[in-house]
Amino acid sequence: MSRKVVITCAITGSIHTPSMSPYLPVTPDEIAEHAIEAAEAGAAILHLHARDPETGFPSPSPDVFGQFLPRIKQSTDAVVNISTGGGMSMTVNDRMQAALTAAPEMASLNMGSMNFGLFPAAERPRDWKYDWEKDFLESSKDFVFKNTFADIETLLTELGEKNGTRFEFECYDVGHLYNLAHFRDRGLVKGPIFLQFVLGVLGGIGADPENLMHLKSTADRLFGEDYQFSVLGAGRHQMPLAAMSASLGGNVRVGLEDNLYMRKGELAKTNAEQVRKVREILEGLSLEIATPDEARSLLNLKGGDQVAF
Ligand code: KMH
Ligand code: ZN
Repeated sequence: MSRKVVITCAITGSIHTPSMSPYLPVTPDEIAEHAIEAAEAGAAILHLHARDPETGFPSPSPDVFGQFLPRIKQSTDAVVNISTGGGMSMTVNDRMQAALTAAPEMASLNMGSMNFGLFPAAERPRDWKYDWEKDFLESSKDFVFKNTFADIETLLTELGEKNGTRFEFECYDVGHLYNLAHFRDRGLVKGPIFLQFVLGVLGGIGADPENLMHLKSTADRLFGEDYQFSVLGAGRHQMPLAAMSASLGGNVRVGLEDNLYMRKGELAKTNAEQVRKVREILEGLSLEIATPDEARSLLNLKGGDQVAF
């Protein structure tokens, strides 16, 4: 039997701004529609952020999440994964509120503090739709994405131990794997561990194939058989790194959070388009797509009926 690959689709994120693509989902209705269509196309896991419906500014508000989570749950069987990375304007406390309230099956957990440079995107000429966009991107030059050991410990206990939420451990560099191993050694993280290798963010490891090999061999040493990995390649690296991940035995993440395009010069109109594209790549490699329940069993998730929305 061929191996099953878990597709995660990250629907909107908090990196891209509305002027970059008219197709970026912003309102609760748009986020729900994109997410449902992505699940129908084969995404087993939906990684979700929220935005202010009026301005598209990244929002941590549990109320805004509450406007699309029930609709996604009613219409799909996909695993809901709520971001705790949030967006640049938010404190760590803000960032965890939606996941604390909704008690989802999964939440993201970013494994170290780092620079996170979005400012090159502010330099490209464009017609800005909202006042906040250019300043937001430029402010990333002096921004530290804060994920201290104390922050990580809080998320592991408040979301993990108390709510039974399991994690997409976002690792942007090799050191993040050692941070995770530290929490595993202290008993706060238990397998099967789901690693999301993030390559190509300005401030994290570059999107070179050699770097993915090194991340994987480091994870093999640290976690042995007790982990699964997935790969997120930022921007144009999305599909090449997805293909490489699948070839190495890993899983894949796509979606407009990570890349707005289908190919050079062609914007993706929906998240589902990217899911279908990665699916074709996977099927071309003779791999099968994991259903949400197969992802649940692979990652030992609590079940879609155990959430609070
Ligand atoms: N935006 C990605 C580079 C999170 O939401 O916790 C990483 C991410 C972070 O998805
Ligand atoms: Zn995210």
